[in-house]
Amino acid sequence: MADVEQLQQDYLAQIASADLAGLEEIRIAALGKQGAISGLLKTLGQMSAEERQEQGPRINGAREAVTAAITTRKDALEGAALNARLAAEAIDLTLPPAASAQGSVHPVSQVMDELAEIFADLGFAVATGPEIESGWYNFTALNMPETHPARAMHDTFYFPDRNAQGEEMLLRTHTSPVQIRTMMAQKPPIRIIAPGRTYRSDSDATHTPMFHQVEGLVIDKGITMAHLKWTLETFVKAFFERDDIVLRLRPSYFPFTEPSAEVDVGFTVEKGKRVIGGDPTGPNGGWMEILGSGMVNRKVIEHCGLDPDVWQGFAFGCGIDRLAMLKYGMDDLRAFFDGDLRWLKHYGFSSLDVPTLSGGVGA
Ligand code: 2NL
Repeated sequence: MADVEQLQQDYLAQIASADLAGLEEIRIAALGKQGAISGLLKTLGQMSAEERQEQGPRINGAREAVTAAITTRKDALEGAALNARLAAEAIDLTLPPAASAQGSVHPVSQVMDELAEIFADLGFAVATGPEIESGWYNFTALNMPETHPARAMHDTFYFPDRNAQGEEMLLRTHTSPVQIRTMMAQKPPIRIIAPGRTYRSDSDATHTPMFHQVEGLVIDKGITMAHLKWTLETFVKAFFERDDIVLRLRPSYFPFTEPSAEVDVGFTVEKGKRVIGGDPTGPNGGWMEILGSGMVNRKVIEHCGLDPDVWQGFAFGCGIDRLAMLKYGMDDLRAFFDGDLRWLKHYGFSSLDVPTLSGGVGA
């Protein structure tokens, strides 16, 4: 059995000059399932006891010698590779770290945060509710019965199936159902804003099928239109960060408010751009409609289970996307929802930018 020693010698010679890939090939050839030394180990089972006594240590010795040689050679090669890398790679610890990718806050989210902050300082809580609503919460409770023309005007997205109560289901066309739900669930006094996504089957340069709205609601005793006007004036001045802003209330009609008023805000043209504020009656001035509002219709208060002879209030509604465009000078509504990261990089906000009434409301 001189060939066991010969085999061992051959392998040790190969191992001494092999690279890492070669080592693996040698390991498989010698010690793998079909390997030469593994094959010799299998023959021990067919030998007589004396023969096994003699061959066993030789074959096992070869196995151990080859295994140890592979391990030693592998450690040496890996150590050398590491040393070569350490020598080649110079690390300059004085360099600044590579900047990590950072996201930014979408203008709509920023404006929602600003609204929440401003109205929080005025004592309003933020209320939210479902985007899938029944016709009752979206229309009927708001004094828009089945045949009401305003119901057709809302270009509503309806679902093909009705709910378990047999009611027609739809995507809310405004956030008013949130106020209805709040009035039905809480005892007055109520002071809330309801910001969120709303849907109308409408699509052109100034309308997207999904848009954002904020509505406000106050229900208390002895609330008048004066409270409404002061609240809106205070909000608009805080939001646009100017004191010289004037409001104009024009009589209007909404089924859910009586009386109703459309609210215009004074603007002036500065460097060819319309900015909120300044003298709307001057040569560069004018009025721009930004809000709808009114005293909550007593029928709506009754629908929510409250006594309109005890509780009164005001409400208003306004488009968040438009507020963002006016404040931050963006001119194409569709870009808001394209998901173009270059647009977001240009118009987005730092997540550390926390708006407050006292500290200003944004970058
Ligand atoms: C607009 C007009 C408005 C309301 C929304 C409201 C909600 C309840 C009761 C009464 Cl629960 N009113 N909301 C009131 C007046 C106007 O929105 O032009 N929005 C974009």
